[in-house]
Amino acid sequence: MSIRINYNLLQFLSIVVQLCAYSIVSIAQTLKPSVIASAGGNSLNSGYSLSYTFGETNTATLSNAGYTLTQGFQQTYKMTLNLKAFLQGYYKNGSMMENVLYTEGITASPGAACDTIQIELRENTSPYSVVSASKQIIQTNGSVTFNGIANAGNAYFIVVKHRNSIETWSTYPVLLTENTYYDFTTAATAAYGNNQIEVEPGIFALYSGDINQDQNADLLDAAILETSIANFDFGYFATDINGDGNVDLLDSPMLEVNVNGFIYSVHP
Ligand SMILES: [Ca+2]
Ligand SMILES: [Ca+2]
Repeated sequence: MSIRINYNLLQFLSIVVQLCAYSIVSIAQTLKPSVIASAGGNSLNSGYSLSYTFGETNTATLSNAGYTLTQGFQQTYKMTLNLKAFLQGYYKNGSMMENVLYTEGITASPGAACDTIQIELRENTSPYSVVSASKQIIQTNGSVTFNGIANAGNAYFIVVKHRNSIETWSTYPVLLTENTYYDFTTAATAAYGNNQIEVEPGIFALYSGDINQDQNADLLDAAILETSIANFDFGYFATDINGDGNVDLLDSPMLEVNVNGFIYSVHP
């Protein structure tokens, strides 16, 4: 009797061992990767770009205005956008603008810094959501570099905003590479709706005068300017339309012309 029991026990243990063997083989097959990546990694800096790749079959990109997160083989790029644009009120001549940050007392010595602008990249379809945005200093020669996050190979509208200028969009969505150049200054048609003014033969600028940033140059802005003139304001004021550091009657004529011209922001 006891011999029979031991025999059954041995049989049972044998079956268990066989099952384990099959199980191990099965696991080994399951672990075989369907995608092989030689490496993975990440980088994190002021632009907030994070990427990782380790033989993953899943790919995903999540992004909002400030952050982009990618997983798997779909990669994002920290692209560089070189822009050139002029601001009507600050334009002097010879393709140069006033160094407003100096005249308005922000910087201690004269330099090539004109003023701060905001650049946005927007989706090329409605509702044209902001993909990436950043404030940068535009130089007196109109150049400004935007280091943002976007998928190279995609086309985005480029939007320029400034504290007393009319918000201006690129004519079309611009196909971005890792290094892209876009020049608003060479033609009115570089802006959506041809919405720029010729400040010198063949040189174009964003319209000035939207002091309250409601996308129109109108009597509301004129009233703000009038008050600012009456207050003898000087320094960093959006009412300093010509950027010479003082708010006075010299700032009125340009705004008046744009108000009479019913200038407003044109964009999709
Ligand atoms: Ca306005
Ligand atoms: Ca002024």
